[in-house]
Amino acid sequence: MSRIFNEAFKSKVMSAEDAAALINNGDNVGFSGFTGAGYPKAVPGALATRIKAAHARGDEFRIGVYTGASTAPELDGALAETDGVAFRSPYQSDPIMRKKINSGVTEYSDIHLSHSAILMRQGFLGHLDVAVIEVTAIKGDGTAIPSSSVGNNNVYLEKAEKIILEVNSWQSLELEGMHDIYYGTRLPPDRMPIPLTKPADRIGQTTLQIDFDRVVAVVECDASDRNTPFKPLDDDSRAIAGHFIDFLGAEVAAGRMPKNLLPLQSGVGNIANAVLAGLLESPFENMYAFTEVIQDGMVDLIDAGKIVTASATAFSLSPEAAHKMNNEAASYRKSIILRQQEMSNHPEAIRRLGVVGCNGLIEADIYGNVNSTHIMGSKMQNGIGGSGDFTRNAYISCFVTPSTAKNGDISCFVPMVSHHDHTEHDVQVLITERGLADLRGLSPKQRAKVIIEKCAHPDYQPMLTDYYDRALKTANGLQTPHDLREALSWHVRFLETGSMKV
Ligand code: 0RQ
Repeated sequence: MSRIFNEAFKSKVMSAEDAAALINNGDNVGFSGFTGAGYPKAVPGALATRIKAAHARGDEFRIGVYTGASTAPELDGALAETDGVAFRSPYQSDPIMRKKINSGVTEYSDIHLSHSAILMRQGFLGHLDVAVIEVTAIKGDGTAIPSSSVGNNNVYLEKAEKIILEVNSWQSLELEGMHDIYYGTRLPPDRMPIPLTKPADRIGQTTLQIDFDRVVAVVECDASDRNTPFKPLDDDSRAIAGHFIDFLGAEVAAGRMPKNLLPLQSGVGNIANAVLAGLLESPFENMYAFTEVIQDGMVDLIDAGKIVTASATAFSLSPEAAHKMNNEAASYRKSIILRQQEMSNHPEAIRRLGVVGCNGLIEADIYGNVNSTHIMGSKMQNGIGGSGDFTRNAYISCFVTPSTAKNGDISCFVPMVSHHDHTEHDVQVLITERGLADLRGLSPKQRAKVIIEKCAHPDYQPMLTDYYDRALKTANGLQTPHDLREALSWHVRFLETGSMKV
């Protein structure tokens, strides 16, 4: 059965190929999609074919690609593979796109997810020619039910000259009512307080407004979200989760947090999912989440009655959990709210609610600076995503990581990070399988001792202590002692020998 319940919209139905033909060389295209959920599944592939055909004829065809965050092989992968993506923003995690970014084919502007809507409205991301947005259905009143992510959809629909809607009947119609789209954002000096004082507050409407006159195509499809399975929990991720949960318990005992904790934000990936699995066994009840993505672990906590409401901008589920969500969306409507990312990641809301942030990292240094994005200083991995929005504004900002990478050849704790995303001023708690370093209130020299002792791997502890002691002498006891001749020598050693070990 068609999901287009508005007669006028029906007149704009066409094939993905015909819709892709409306996108031209040089266009900036705003796609829906966030962490593998809610991205258009038909038009990007047809567009990739169109780009390849143009290249085969020797014609120039390059576009700008904007999304909510990461998407899937059918979007990022397919478009990147053509060499036709001139510009990409604000976040990606696709192996082919990563390769094109790191080989200079694609310019990548890696920005805070809460900033992307503002930069788009201000015009810094260029003119938006086309929005390609997946929706669950077009209602009789001409508004659209969003699908499994909201991301930047409201902004792209607002700014694009042409709108292409992909109506995906794989998405459950029972998602209707889960979304909360707030149309009250303004640029200064007209900004008003965001009326969101609890994670469960609904402050907007359940559907997306669509300007019919700008709709140039409606494409119908039936295709599933990416839905990557999570790795099974290992001992390290269980140990990390254990330290984090003990820490939360100690915060409650110290009277700094209520018994049901403060709203939780959980980053992407397997460790974050392990932390959520750990919370399932924990004594905490009646918890709330104010986060970016709803992973399997979050759904399990809702099922167990441990999380009352989770607010996010997207799902990021395994195939099994996505199947369950599709079948039972109606029963989750009371406990899940999907907002646009300018709200899920809004600094004002994060600070007001007192969110406990928990994100992954690539490396941290002995003073607590964190690199979340660049391998060995130069190579882009994914992007900063929402980690900066949460880290800078959370009530408590935590980072979780194994103490080493690449089978122990890399220490995730180094003298100096090779790229800075989160500074020593924002990073409060570092957690590895070895232990937890609570950096709140400490000076750089005090932090160095705690980080080396609690977080670093024993293989690297003597090397880090040795660096610190020598830096202290070289810098003559200055505030943050470094020996600049040596600070990045660990990275150089890895690049030259394949190991940071001496
Ligand atoms: O390399 O892919 O070649 O195996 O980096 O590392 O261990 O799989 O870690 O999936 O937890 O991701 C920071 C990237 C961690 C993620 C990051 C190598 C390692 C592996 C990936 P391979 P893992 P995770 C809100 C939160 C920014 C966005 C964010 C991220 C690869 O958490 O993208 O936080 N964060 N968003 O081997 C060299 C090191 C390394 C290293 C790991 N020190 N040096 N390589 N690796 N440590 C949600 C959103 O914003 C959507």
